Amino acid sequence: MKFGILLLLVVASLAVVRSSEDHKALNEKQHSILIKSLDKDYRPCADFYRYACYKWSDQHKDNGDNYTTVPEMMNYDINMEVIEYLEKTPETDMPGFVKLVKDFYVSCTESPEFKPLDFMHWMEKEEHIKWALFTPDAAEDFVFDWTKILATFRKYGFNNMFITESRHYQEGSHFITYLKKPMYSDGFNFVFNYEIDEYNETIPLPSGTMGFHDLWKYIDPFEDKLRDIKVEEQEKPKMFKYHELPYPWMQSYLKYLMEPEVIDPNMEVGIDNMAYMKALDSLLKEYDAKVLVRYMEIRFLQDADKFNKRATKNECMTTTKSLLPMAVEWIYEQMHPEIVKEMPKIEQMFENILKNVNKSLHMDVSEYIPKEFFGKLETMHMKVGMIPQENAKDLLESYYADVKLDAHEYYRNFVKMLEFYYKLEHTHFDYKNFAEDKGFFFKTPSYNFESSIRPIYVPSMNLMILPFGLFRPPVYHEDFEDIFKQSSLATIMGMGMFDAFLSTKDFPNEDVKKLAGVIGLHAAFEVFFSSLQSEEISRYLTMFGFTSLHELKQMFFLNAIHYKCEWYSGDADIVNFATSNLSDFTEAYDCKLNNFMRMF
Ligand SMILES: *[C@@H]1O[C@H](CO)[C@@H](O)[C@H](O)[C@H]1NC(C)=O
Ligand SMILES: *[C@@H]1O[C@H](CO)[C@@H](O)[C@H](O)[C@H]1NC(C)=O
Ligand SMILES: *[C@@H]1O[C@H](CO)[C@@H](O)[C@H](O)[C@H]1NC(C)=O
Ligand SMILES: CC(=O)N[C@H]1CO[C@H](CO)[C@@H](O)[C@@H]1O
Repeated sequence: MKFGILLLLVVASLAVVRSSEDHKALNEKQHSILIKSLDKDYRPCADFYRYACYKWSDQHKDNGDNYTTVPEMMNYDINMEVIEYLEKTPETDMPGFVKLVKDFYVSCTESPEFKPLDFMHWMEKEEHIKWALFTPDAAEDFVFDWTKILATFRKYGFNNMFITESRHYQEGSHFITYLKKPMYSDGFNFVFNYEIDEYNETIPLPSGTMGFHDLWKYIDPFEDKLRDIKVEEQEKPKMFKYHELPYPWMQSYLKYLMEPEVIDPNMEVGIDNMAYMKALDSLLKEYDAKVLVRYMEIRFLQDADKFNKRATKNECMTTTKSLLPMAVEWIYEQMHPEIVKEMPKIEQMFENILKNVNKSLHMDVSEYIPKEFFGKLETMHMKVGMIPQENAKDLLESYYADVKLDAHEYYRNFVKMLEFYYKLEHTHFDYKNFAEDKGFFFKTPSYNFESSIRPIYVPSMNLMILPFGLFRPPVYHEDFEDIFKQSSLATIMGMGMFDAFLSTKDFPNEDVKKLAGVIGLHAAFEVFFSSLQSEEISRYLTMFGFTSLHELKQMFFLNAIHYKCEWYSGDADIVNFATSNLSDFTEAYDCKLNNFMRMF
């Protein structure tokens, strides 16, 4: 009996020794990652970014094809973990939505390359699409009607051709439909001559149809005119009842889109820009419907490039994650229960940073900072993980309940997922039945191949979401010392808050990014060092073998920007701007301070 207790005590104290050794090793490793990334050919005062990051890529040469930035590396590591989970977990233990993840992923790794012609045939067979490109001009059983084609493609997420449609629910199931001028946020997606050559070579057209090169003669000038429609912004949308819509094509488009539902003639429709619609109407009238619909099909094929099968396991998992984000998030959380325990600490960190950023912005007396910034900060909130905290499994089961995928049909799966999101957007979703966290179900995550792990800002909710994947090294670890946790995560939060201010009227994004850099970094630094006790300082100095507080501060900055390290120095300007205009930094590195923002 006594011996038993003694043994237990010995085992228990061994465990303490063990874990404090692990703890030490983990933190030393983080420090050594920073040191190994340093390139002393650069001076920290002159070019801190290259000084801190230039050797990072040397450490990751072997993985050059898989990632080129720290956030991509984290994404890659997560993907590998999720793949292993899918391979090792028996299917009988998987909730339905995890099986969807597996089916989608497996179908991606097995599918053949994307070929437009095969895809067109597949769409004919499975989705009953009839292509105008394949239809002779003289065909009698085919309507060359661009509104019909647009409605067909809209169901697969295609929504930036001529007009952008969206639906917004008010109270209950009441909704308003909006027709808007497309944003072309990634630039106007021109059809290029070489693409026409490729289609001409790979897609044989029956006789009696219009050839690709004949079409090109129209497309080229048409796209210039379309892109060049220049109109004033309109204050607010002009509201119509469906039956009063000013152009017949608007009615026709919505009719096809909502089939088989019959439209209420009093359905409300908002038009964001009447001048644009007028210009569009007269441009489209100049063109033959046969040309327009074929042109739209070419644009759709171009867009369908995103269906393209990805070459590696990593890319397949990234695609899977882009289309089933919440399901993959759930899997990751299962593998990392330790993150949930850290939540109170992370929430506290967010509160502190928010207060500090707010304080800095309020120090501006020259009224340089736009008023809307302050309002947004007052109501901004943060959430760890993309899924609800309570009852997530059941909620996800019901969210994905209607999706059916097939482990051997990648293109089908892709199309089905896009349809799923379209339907979600166009159906009233009764959030009331769902738990507190209802807001975190994105109704329509727009499909976006995102190969980096980073904060997501959701404007409609003024919410910053930090995906679970962000809480892993080199950004975070439960056993990291606070100096690592704070420098890295708090800086990401502080800078991330400024995403809320991008596209503010009369305030250039360039300036938002500069502010984000300076103020975000300052907030993280001040929050940490202002409450750091002298015993803590001595403990850190001993732990890392430093002789001065200066060195500790230097490590803080190195770790704060480590997340931005990459092969191509993309963020060098923002980082260098921030450090060289920040007195906390210039003191830590004994540099001469630039005098922008003397207030810090
Ligand atoms: C990239 O990842 C794959 C596994 O997905 C691995 O086999 C390969 O060695 C990695 N490195 C490079 C350079 O692609
Ligand atoms: C287009 O393809 C046809 C065969 O389908 C070929 O005869 C013709 O030369 C091609 N035109 C161009 C300009 O490549
Ligand atoms: C921001 O600062 C103002 C002025 O000091 C203060 O009234 C407000 O409560 C602060 N808001 C937040 C979210 O900290
Ligand atoms: C106003 C000002 O002094 N801004 C400086 C901030 O830092 C950059 C260097 O990265 C300088 O070029 C700016 O002049």
